Amino acid sequence: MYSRLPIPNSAEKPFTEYSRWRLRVSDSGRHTWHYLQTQEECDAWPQNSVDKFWLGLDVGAEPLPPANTPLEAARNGYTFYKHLQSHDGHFPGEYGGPMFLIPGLVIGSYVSGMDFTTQERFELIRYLMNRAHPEDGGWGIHIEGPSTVFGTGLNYAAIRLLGMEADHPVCTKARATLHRLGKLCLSISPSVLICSSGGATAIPSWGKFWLSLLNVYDWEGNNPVPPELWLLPDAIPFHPHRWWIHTRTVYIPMSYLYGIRFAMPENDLILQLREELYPENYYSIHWPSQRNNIAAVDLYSPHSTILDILNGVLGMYESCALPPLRRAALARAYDLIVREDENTGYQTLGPVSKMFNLVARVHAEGVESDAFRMHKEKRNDFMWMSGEGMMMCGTNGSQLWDIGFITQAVVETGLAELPENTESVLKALQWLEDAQILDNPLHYASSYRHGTKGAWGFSTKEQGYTVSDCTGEGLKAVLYLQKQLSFTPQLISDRRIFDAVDLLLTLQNSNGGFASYEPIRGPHWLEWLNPAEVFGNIMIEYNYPECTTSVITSLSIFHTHYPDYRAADISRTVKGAIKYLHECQQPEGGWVGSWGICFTYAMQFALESLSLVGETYETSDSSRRACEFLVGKQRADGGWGESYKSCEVSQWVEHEESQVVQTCWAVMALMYAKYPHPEPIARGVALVMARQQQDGSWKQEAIEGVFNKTCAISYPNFKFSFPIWMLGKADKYLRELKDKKAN
Ligand code: LAN
Repeated sequence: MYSRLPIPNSAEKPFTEYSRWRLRVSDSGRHTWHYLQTQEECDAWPQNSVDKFWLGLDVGAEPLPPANTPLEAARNGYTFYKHLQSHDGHFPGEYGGPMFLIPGLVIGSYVSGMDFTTQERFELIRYLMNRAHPEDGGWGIHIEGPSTVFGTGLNYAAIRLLGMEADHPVCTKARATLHRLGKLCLSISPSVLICSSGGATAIPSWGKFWLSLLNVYDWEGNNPVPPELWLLPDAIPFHPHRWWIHTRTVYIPMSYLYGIRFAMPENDLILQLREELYPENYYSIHWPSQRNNIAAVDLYSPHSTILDILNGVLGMYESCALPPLRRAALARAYDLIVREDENTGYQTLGPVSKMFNLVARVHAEGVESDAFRMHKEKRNDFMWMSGEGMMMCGTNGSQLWDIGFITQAVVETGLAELPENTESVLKALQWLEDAQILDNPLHYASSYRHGTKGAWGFSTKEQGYTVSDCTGEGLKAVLYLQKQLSFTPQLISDRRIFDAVDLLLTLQNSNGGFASYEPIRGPHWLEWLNPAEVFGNIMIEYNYPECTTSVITSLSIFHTHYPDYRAADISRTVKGAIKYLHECQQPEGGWVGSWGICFTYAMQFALESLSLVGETYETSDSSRRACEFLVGKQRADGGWGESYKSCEVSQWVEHEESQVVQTCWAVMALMYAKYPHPEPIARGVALVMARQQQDGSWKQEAIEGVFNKTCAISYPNFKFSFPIWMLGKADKYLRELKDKKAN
């Protein structure tokens, strides 16, 4: 369907003209990349510093006077970072990292008959080439992970669909790795060795699913994904509306597509892929035995026995499913798909549901439908151009998350008061005003949604999901900007601020903690039914120290400005949350991060929370243990550095290098705890200042974020917001410590 493309052997140089790419920022922070076709278009729409930076081109920033103090370094940092602020006030950015998203984008589009521009195809291929591991040519679950069958099988299919020939050296190398990785030999007795032949047969369940849609993996090789669960009464403890929102939103279209056994019609390329993905003859594979065949390199959460039994029972049900029941279940699932599309302006909750929903909608309504048109339009929001080619992002951006941190940073450090930053700060407030969600979802109870009135989401208002900590950080940012600066207008009324507070107060769990999007709805044992072998803790919501902190710090700051509004509720909420935070501290003193890597991230939040109730190094055993744990991890160069592997094992795993962002988190944590000794803080500051470039920027280092225990995700804007924040705060902190000592 897509033509073959002539692809050079090296992806170092761009495959398209980089001077022609532009980022369009429109409608409350939507961002989409466009390739201009003519010189006239380019003249009429010049490339700006935001475009240039993210394309890896020189932004032309002047060298700045060297910083003599941490505050001067922070100021230089913001002078640079303003080059990355877009005209509407927010700081657009890449949100790549996971390596299973381009395959969804490409396979989902291919089977739906949705094309790409040639430039997009070239640059998607180039990105995959740049991200293939140099040693074995395979891909992992995320950009820093080792090659897996999941990553290699799916990206191999994607690069072929995009137009690379099978005998291109990149394909040859990746194929060899795929065939080797999938091979598993089990010694069931000293004399009997059973070997699976390798290749994509051993791909994890989500991979099996995508390949089945593409018709290169038999549906018989998949464990059942029955849509009938949606017909069960809501009160049942394992009803899917009780699952973690991402799992259920992906499961809805999956159950529809499984129910109809969607499979792309065969064509030449499909027939070729059937030969390439497997070392053995595709037509001789015994598919039912592949359902639980998962390569060892991919396996993070092995199936529980209960899940295997359940899959066996559901498998039997599949052979005798009642057609009227199946039809009713499919209609129910489809209705939920449509509601999700309409609730989110066709962004959907995330990139995986986005592409599954598209396939389902096109199957039911065709390529001439409005649904197809809208999905195509909004597919652009997930595609991001970078210096290495084009990628698919983890969400339609991290707009609110990034602006939330940097605005608090500039207010707290005093940089916001400098006349040179007035315009930037006012634009940021304007953006935050525009991003607040003012109503509940269009389809509210009928699509099992939590309230959204008063919320800020992670990306844009249109995507429209409440996230506990995004609402918390959004609220804090607004309070800082509106209440702590003399020159800002009160754009967000008290009523709207109360709406955010009311919403936050609906999100607390019974043990005092806060989860990500909703209060926990399902029992913990649901985790035994986790079918996605590559992720951990995905079946229900969990409490997170990070989310908990954002909520209670925002409520506490709110309380200082509005002491009469729901004061008793706020005080009770904060107390409950602190109790939860104590309970989840590890005996060694650390907290495990779930959304950033890893201990340094969570500890910065947890210690901020404890300080709210006066628990600091001097006054609290918990805070002191935490500080000692952190100081014990400081490295000889003054920095901190932990690997994404910390999140997999919930134990500190050192990175080879100290990391600027993690050093900032660690120093922030110590400052929140009022750590009384200046040396570790000053050494951390020195490292971050030494790594600053002459133009005020910092270079990209290791990946910063994570989700579902195993998948790392990039937060490239963190290398600006956290150094600026930490340096500005440390300047004041170190001076205060010095004064104290002098007295
Ligand atoms: C995110 C990104 C932001 C993140 C924080 C706000 C940082 C966190 O504190 C709460 C959870 C949240 C909103 C979050 C949840 C899971 C997401 C949406 C992601 C990590 C970005 C991508 C990820 C999503 C699940 C990726 C799609 C993959 C699936 C397994 C469905």
